[in-house]
Amino acid sequence: MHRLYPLLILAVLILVGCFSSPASSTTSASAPANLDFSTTRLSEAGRYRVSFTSELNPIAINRLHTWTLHVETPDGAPVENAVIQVHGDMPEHRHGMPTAPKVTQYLGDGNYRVEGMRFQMGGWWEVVFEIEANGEKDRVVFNLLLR
Ligand SMILES: [Cu+2]
Repeated sequence: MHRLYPLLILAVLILVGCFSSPASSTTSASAPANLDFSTTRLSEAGRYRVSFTSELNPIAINRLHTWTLHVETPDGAPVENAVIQVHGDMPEHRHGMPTAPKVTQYLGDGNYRVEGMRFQMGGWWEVVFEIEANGEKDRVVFNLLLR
């Protein structure tokens, strides 16, 4: 029994260190090293080439803002009138966004207005778009590193 005490104390110190360290809660150091932060990506099944622009650049924490999403086929034809769902998550913290962003308008030429974007903390975010057009569903994930 007494032999376990040093281990217990060590474990407690490690836990306390993790939770109290200011660095661990605010930096993105624990995000995977090889994340792709491109703003243009091919969807997971290869159906759509998708890109976004943010009206806030760089994206500031806690500011409500709008994105424009552009969806085209791999050979560059705009994808018209798709049904698109969006959500954002912090994989390291297992929480999402404080807002429920939505695609509110088709702007033509494969462009969609995405309203209600707001990120409440810095670090690694995944923003997921589920896209359905002409009966074909696919999803694309953008990585963000916010400060
Ligand atoms: Cu978080």
